[in-house]
Amino acid sequence: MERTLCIIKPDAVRRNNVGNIISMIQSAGFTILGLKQITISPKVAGEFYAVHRERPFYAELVNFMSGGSIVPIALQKNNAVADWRTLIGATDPAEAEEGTIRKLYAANKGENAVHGSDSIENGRIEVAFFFSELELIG
Ligand code: FUP
Repeated sequence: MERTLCIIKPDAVRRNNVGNIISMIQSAGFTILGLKQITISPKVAGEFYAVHRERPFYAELVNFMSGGSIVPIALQKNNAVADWRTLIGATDPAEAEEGTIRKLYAANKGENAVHGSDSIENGRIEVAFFFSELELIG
């Protein structure tokens, strides 16, 4: 079955939206394979977003993601990657559909409440970035 990575980002953790977002995850039928609350260093945040290294927003993104607690959640479901991206909505909350997580809880394009993997391959890679197999339910 397909896996994808959710990260509840520092803005949503700070605004106490963790419970609301987990509730939406469960209502949508995802299985939570693993979940934890952690803080990451700028080095680790930079590694996670290495694909964006050359983009103008990279430094700000690394600073934001390492500047508060995050909640990585390993999700499983049929069609998990696409279904999770539908549920989170567009990167910019101003362009996100009504009822999506980013429309409901994100402030702007940079601080946009949640992460979602963008391909099946990246879903597996990103889950493995934050979780060992021992930390995931079988
Ligand atoms: P998404 O897959 O929707 O999370 O979006 P991207 O992979 O394009 O971007 C990853 C993160 O970079 C976003 F969640 C926030 C940040 N970003 C910006 O800050 N500004 C931008 O113009 C685009 C992305």
